[in-house]
Amino acid sequence: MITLLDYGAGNVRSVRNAIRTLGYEVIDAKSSADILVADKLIFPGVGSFGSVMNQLRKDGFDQALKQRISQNKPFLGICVALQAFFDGSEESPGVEGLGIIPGMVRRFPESAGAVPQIGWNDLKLVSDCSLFKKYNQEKMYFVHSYYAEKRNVSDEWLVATTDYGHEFVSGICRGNIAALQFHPEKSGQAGLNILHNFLKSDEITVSKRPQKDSQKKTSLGKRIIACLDVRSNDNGDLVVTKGDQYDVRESGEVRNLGKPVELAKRYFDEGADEITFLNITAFRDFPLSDQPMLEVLKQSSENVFVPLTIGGGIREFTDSDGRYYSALDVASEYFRSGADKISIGSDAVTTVEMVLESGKKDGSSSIEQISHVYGAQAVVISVDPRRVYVNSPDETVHQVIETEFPGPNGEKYCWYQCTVKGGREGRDVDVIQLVTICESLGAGEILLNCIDRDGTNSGFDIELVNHVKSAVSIPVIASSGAGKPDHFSEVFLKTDTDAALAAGIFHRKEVEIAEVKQEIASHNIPVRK
Ligand code: 1PR
Repeated sequence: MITLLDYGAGNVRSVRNAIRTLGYEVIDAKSSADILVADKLIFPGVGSFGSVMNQLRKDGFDQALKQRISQNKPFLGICVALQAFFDGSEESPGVEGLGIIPGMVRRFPESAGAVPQIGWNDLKLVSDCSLFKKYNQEKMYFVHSYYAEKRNVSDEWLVATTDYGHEFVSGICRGNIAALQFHPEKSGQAGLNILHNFLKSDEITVSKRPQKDSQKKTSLGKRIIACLDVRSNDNGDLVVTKGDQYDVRESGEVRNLGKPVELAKRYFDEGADEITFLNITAFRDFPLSDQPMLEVLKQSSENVFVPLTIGGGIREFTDSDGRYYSALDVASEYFRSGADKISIGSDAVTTVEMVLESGKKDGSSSIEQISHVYGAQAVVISVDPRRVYVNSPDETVHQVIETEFPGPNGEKYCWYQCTVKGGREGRDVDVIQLVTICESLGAGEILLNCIDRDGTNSGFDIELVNHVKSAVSIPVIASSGAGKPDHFSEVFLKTDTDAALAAGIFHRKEVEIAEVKQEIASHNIPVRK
């Protein structure tokens, strides 16, 4: 029986599912007494440092945790739970941590790369710790903007480090008390093995050893993401579909490329680094009445142990009974159902239009609200841009690029117009306005689609990716147009994109994820195997 410290923020369902998959029962710690008497306690830290610490204090759980830790009773902390061991964090000035290890948790500088660090990085084990038994140098899934400094952590605690700009602390352990900066429950089978090592033995053992390759720098892998566009077909069945330039009908019928839960499992087994579900018609209906989509997420998170993103319909809504739901309410339901990240499309465009008009950011937008509670890393902005060609930059107020692919009348310039409602409606907002304002509001990642390339198999729009990547410091996922493995190496070699997403070629089994990864690795581009 494993006790989980779930204080109601974020996706704790994945940890629960991972523990159950490994054959153990889970109960919740509801009181300080539960924390003290539990045989084994897991604390999945989700959300910002401040919200985690404040929540712990509110219930008096901080004191119980400290007592448990001083009694050396088996404890595993995940992500922010590792950071909680320190005095405080730059993320939440003035909020005290547990103060078990001295020092402040710092923000990654921009020079480290895109912040947050999102994706698969390596571990440098500095001790022989039983948690890492059978660990075979696999990459683990990290998602964080703040890190614990190695210099603050004594040899007594340090078991693993990782590089991202700085060498930071990715694992600590003393006696039976351990904490990991990465998410074992999201790190595929390799992560489950680590979790299993904690669950199956009564104590954790650590012995120091000289580390041969501890000087070698670790690298964040480029992510390969499988995307499932989901909607109901004309018979009312929820299907994975795929459009050509967003048109998903063929001979009048919605294309049916499979069942969402089955396909997600297939992509997990085939080595996808993340899976994204987009509920592509959610702009029409209220998503919380769309129980099948929540069910897809719940079922997928039972057997898919890599990050899940869900998009479509994340916005405020008043139902027919006059009941109001904020975008945060909608997102919270998705997080509770197993989503690690939510993706906002149309509502992000509306928000940016309002900011451009009023010049104000008042904290009321869906992006601000969700980011404040769940952290920037949980908020993805899905952008659906389309090229608008012009003869000269003076013809528009929007930011243009000079393009190698001229328009139908030989126009040498274009800007990228943002659209809403699945490309049905173009708005007077360009992609740079959209991504920069969304970043400033607290978005943590950009999913950059491209209507012109979607479903064409002609490769990613390299010009678009460079245009956007140069404007933001958060990670960017290149999407739309992948037709063969070379297209992935091309986008990673010619741009600094952090991830590449594809749909059609994977659904139609034209290319396997393993082939894509082999191709990327053959160019010495870091990637999770
Ligand atoms: O606006 O917040 O409700 O979110 C709706 C979401 O649904 C948005 O993220 C939007 O991108 C998506 N969406 C809406 N309509 C469509 C459509 O296809 N008719 N799909 C749609 C977007 C783009 C990618 C696609 C890649 C790769 N699809 O998801 O998977 O382009 O495709 P490829 O590899 O086959 O070229 P809101």
